[in-house]
Amino acid sequence: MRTIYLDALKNKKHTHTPMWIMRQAGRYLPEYRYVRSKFQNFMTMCKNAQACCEVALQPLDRFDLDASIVFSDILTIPEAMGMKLEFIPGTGPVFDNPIQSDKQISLLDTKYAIDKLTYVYDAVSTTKQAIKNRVPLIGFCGSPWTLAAYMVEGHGSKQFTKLRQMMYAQPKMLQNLLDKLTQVTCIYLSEQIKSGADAIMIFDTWGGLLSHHTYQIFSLNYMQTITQFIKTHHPDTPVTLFTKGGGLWLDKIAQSGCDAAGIDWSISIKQARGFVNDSIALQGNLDPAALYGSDESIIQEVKAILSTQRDNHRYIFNLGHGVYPDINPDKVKVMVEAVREFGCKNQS
Ligand code: 1CP
Repeated sequence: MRTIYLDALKNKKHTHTPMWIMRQAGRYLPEYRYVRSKFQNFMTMCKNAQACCEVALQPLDRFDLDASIVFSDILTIPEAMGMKLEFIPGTGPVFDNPIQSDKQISLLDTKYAIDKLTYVYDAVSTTKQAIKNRVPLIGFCGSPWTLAAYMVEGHGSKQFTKLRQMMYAQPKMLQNLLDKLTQVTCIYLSEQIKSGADAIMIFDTWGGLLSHHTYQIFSLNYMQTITQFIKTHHPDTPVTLFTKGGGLWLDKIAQSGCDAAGIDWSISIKQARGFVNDSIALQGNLDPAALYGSDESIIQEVKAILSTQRDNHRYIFNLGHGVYPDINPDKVKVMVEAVREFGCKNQS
């Protein structure tokens, strides 16, 4: 297996700058849209292990990447806990009865949810087998805070007002929900690892909505519990935490016990390094909108990032957030080739 991605996470010297792309399987690829068109809705596709495997491998066949990510979604957990979920094209995920009361939280199932997620573990093992040890496979979940965001609001939002109202007006209620999500997430990730995931990434997409101290209380503490659980039960499996908008909190993130932090494009990797030194690996952080630019500008942007990180073996190239659905795959190729050309090539 080409292990440079795991080497960076595990603080081992490696020969090339490792890279993968958040949301590397998805709507920007015509071959993904073809597979997706055979399914009436997104969740039906997620419940088909063969389809998940096929679309997870598509970006590896197109680009020279160093990791694969399981094809699934973060909202599998709330659905398995009993919430009715629909993905509406153009709108995104929608939950039927958003969480507004203790009663609703008490009805969320934690006991059988794990078994209802067997389709995810099947997707992991099917994909793991099909990759044939070319590259490692990343398992993932959403942070409890980010899952709660969709469950309380009922859908995606810029402000997540209901969620933040709950945080200040009924903090115990929200913490009760976060506790339940944490409990299920620990076992869910453990099952993904047992099924073949080589590394774990926790997506805290909405952590950046929090203040510096509520971030610790309502998001980081729960991610830390999950990280510690993984470290206890699967000590060889590295964990990456990605809080979008969390650049200024990297010192706290590094103290959670994680092996790496994802960073968005709001701070430079050099600045980020100042917060964590080499205590953890850093992953990021090209602005995904840079891929709308000319080939020359993409190359310049990649070079600018690599100029400070090329020789750091705890650096993993990635975008600062997922690739946008309307990006031309040829532009992704330009980026990938630039990383190969201007990244580290000769450490041993
Ligand atoms: O019909 C379709 O094709 C639906 C589009 C789609 C896809 C391709 C959704 C709906 N989810 C996914 C796959 C997915 N989601 C992956 C695997 C693909 C890969 O990485 O290669 C992953 C890792 C996710 C994770 C995810 N889902 C996050 C965290 C990462 C991030 O980008 O911030 C979030 C917030 C979601 C929720 C979600 N699922 C889908 C959409 C459109 C959204 C975002 C909704 C919103 O903007 O609020």
